[in-house]
Amino acid sequence: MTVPMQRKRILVVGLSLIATLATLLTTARLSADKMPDRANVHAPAPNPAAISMKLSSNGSVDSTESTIDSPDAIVQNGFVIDRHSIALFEQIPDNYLTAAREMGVLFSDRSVGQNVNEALDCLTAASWANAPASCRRDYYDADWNWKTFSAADHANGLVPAQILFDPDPVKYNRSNWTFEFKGGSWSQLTQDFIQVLAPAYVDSKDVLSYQFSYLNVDAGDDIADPATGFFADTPNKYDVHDLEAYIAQHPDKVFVFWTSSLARGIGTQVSTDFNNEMRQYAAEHNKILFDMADIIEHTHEGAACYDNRDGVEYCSGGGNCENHPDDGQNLLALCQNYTTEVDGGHLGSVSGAKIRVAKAFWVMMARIAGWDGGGTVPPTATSTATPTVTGTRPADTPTPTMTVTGTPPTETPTPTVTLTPLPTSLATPPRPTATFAAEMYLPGISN
Ligand SMILES: [Ca+2]
Ligand SMILES: [Ca+2]
Ligand SMILES: [Ca+2]
Repeated sequence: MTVPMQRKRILVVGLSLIATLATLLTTARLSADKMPDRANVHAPAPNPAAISMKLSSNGSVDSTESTIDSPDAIVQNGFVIDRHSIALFEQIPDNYLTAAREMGVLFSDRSVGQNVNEALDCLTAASWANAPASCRRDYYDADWNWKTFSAADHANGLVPAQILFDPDPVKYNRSNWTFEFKGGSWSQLTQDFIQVLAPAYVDSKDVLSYQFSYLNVDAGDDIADPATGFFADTPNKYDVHDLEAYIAQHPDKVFVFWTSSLARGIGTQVSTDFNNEMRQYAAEHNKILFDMADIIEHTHEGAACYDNRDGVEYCSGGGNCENHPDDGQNLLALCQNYTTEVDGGHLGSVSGAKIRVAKAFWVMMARIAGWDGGGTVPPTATSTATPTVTGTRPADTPTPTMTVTGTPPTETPTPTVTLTPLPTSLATPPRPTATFAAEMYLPGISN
């Protein structure tokens, strides 16, 4: 939103406020004993994003506590999107879907971000069965066999809940939301965001963000180091303080913070520490936090998942296996339920995590557009997960008639990225070509 747009929006908020109050008075006179339903509450606002009504737990307007929040207030107070937010996806009122898809978004990450980008497209299909196969895959037994679920499975209610969605090419049109692939160290990514990526989009987008990938939170990385990491204020690194200086120059834009992506092998103490530090920073500084780690380190049923160094063998459908010895530590990691990779962290070939993340992304955007979340505040995630058996199996949906269709597809093609020494590569437009050195010493783990 440009500054003029901001002024215009404030005017619209004022007009909307008057219109809404008038409607509420009318509603109260005409049906004092009848609870207005949620859709009616939002109907009068000429700018759907401009008004947010506080709803009581039964969905009615609480006349004693009704307040009107501008989207600015919701954004400035910050909020957390995590695994508890996913269920809100189906509850987003249409007017906030409209407002969300009209906002311009830039988000950036390595290839896991590309998985999320594809999942946002899953939601734009004409129907669930018409969505690409990469949106409809999941495990179907305790031996980690997986398949593409079919229209017949859908009709018969056999599709696992985590890959169920009700797509709509209009409602979930995300053509204003742009993904940019970027790779590098955490300091390089931060420098690039401040100097290249955000400046390229800041005039055309409303919401801007970048995410650190699991390659930034591997064992030995200093990202979580209190003295030299992302949250330290150091002259020789591009850290959160440099990022905040950029953000402060653009008060009319929304900047979202993210926890990291995770892999089966990452799960490290560094990833655990960094994500907890990010959660603490976001809470203390009223940030909007997209806690993707929380979403992907818990099963659909809510069980915590840990690293694959657990003495439990996993073999993918393609025959790749890992059987790392138990290292005696349970470190939160990407659930095996969400990837067919043995050590890596791509949200494929099975679709559960990326669908969950895409739904949460929409909830975040509706909140940024001013939605109060339906009057219910999801509990904040905690990182102290209840210990459970590692290698948690997905909920089986066993049916004797299920058959695996086709041959296992290959993993999502992984673009490679250039990181030639700074500042040369950062001065060039995005779309690098060579391979990031970190991948060289992560056997079995590719980006
Ligand atoms: Ca610095
Ligand atoms: Ca294992
Ligand atoms: Ca372990």
